[in-house]
Amino acid sequence: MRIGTGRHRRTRTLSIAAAVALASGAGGVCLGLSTDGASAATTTVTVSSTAQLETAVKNAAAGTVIQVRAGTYYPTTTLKSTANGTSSARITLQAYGGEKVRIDGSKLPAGSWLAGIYGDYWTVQNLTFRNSPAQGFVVTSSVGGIFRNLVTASNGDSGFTLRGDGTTDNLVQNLDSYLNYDAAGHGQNADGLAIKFGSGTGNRITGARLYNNADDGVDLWQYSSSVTIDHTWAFGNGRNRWNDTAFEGNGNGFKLGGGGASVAHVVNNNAAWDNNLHGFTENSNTGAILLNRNTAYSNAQSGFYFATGKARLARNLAVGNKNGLSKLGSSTVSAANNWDSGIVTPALKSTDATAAYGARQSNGSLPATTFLTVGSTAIGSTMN
Ligand SMILES: [Ca+2]
Ligand SMILES: [Ca+2]
Repeated sequence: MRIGTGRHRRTRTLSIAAAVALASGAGGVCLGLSTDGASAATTTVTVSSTAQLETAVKNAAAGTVIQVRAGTYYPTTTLKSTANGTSSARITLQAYGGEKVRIDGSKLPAGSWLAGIYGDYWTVQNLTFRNSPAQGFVVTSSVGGIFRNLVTASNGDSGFTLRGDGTTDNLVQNLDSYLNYDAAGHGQNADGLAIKFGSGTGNRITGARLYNNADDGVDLWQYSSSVTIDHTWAFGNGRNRWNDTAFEGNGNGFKLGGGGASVAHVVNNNAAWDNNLHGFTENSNTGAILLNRNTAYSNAQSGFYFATGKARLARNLAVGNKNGLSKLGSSTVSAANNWDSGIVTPALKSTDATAAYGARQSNGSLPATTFLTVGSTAIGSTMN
């Protein structure tokens, strides 16, 4: 059995009996020993103060499990780590049990991110990151990350960010990201989810709600590898909710490119409504973006705006968008969408979004709702 290195080197000398005794003792630290005899040991650290949290993140190594007790934590420096886990000895940062944990950036210096992960094989789950003076949660050039059931809200720039080259095989599941707003930029930058300025394949976003942000719901600006986004809702973005007299937020639901990247993102079974610009747009990405079974409803511009690239749209539904259902260029492929000839627009079962804003299900998945559903397997988002 291999035992962790670094500050946990002393554990090499512990017998299993001693480790079990430690695990049941005081001090908030226990050693969990794997039972298969082959993979690395884990070291569990339970924290209940900001200082303990800062130290635990700083010292995290492969196999570390940081459990955060209920409460609100106010870091005074960015929670940052460059440590790598491995596929069999991940680094985990999570709420203890089902406890409610808020990590609040309101005591950070101006311009600081609240959290910055630069390593591989992290699992971060069941935590809220809010009130950062800048970005809420930033993942840079990481491999194999799992970011699940997180909330990034009311930060001073984008809520959740994936960035950098070598960003590979990360899963962002059930993210709620809302009311992020960059005051210094008058709202021109703060997106709910930013996957920008980088590359790397295998990244998937699923089950997210990205709403009421100053700029866009999703923004894939200058990300040059294919990203998969499904079962995600973007709504209410780009409105001036901050009484900013020089407001510059844009407010696309799904902004699927820009800055010269030409890449075939995969965007299936999502919904965008009440955004200040388009529901879904290539934003100058000329790649063959694939969009199937998405719904755009009541956005202030087009439901689907793909004027210059080679996007392939099928079985999408656009209803009530103020500047038309779609605007498609000559290189776009469009079939079986409700704007295509011969396709009947089905009736929406509900246009009341209340349930969509409500509490998630106990496992973190999207709330059950009939909002924007059409009861059809042929067209539109299934809204789940
Ligand atoms: Ca913008
Ligand atoms: Ca943006």
